[in-house]
Amino acid sequence: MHRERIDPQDHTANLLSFSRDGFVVVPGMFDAHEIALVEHDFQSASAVPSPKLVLETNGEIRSLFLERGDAPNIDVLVRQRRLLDLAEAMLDSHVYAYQVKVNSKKALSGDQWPWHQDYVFWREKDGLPTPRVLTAGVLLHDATEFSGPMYFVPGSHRGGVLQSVHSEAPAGDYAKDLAKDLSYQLTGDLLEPMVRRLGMASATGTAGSVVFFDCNVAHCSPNNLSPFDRRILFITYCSVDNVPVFAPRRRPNFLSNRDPSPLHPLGTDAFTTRRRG
Ligand code: 6CS
Ligand code: FE
Repeated sequence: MHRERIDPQDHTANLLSFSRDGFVVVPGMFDAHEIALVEHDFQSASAVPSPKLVLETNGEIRSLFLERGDAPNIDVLVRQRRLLDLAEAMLDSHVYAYQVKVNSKKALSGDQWPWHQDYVFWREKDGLPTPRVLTAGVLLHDATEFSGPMYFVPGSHRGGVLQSVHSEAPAGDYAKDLAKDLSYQLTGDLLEPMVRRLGMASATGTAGSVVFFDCNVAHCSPNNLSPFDRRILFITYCSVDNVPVFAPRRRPNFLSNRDPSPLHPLGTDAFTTRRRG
């Protein structure tokens, strides 16, 4: 069976950018057929009311969280060797899927994500012990400067968790971890000097490109005022050495996967043997 092997050495420049900036966009990792299969899974899975479906205030879909088995083609994509090779090189270990979601910004109305870091949510709410965790965002549509791309502060990941936080929500309450009025937002008095020093960058790219970002890099994304949808499939890969051991307030499995088994790589052929849906 054909197994393309992506040698991380071919990605030296990408690994260096990720280490330096805390993010990197790798163009053209997936083709239109593969993206269409993922989009089909999204349409099917989001048609079912569920606590995994987070809505905007206008009723449009903001996020759809997925557990293994919810979306067969996405399960295959999560295990693609071309992603695992990079995630394992970046985290220097085998990895498991900590969280899988599709964030959607509907044309003309998709809402923003304020400035934040991701790791603080997983540490404070799930007890994830170390920041050996990253996210790969697979662009399901072109992310242009007009359609609500991700913005980053390059290099901000080197400061660790940037502001002292107090865990505010009672156990089981995670709505503000996923909404526009987000918990643990980075404040202006922290961002102003940091952006003056490090600048800002946007992660634009065509559908099928992948933006990898560190769990501590400061990021946000603006509204989508373009007439085109903007969806991104976010896969949070976590080192198998990094597992919550005890957290009184750990959230449901779709937010904090209880199964830290290492992901075994699949090749491109795994898609072709999968029928839609
Ligand atoms: O709380 C969480 O797990 C989610 N919240 C944000 C703002 N980003 C990381 C993650 O998807
Ligand atoms: Fe985030």
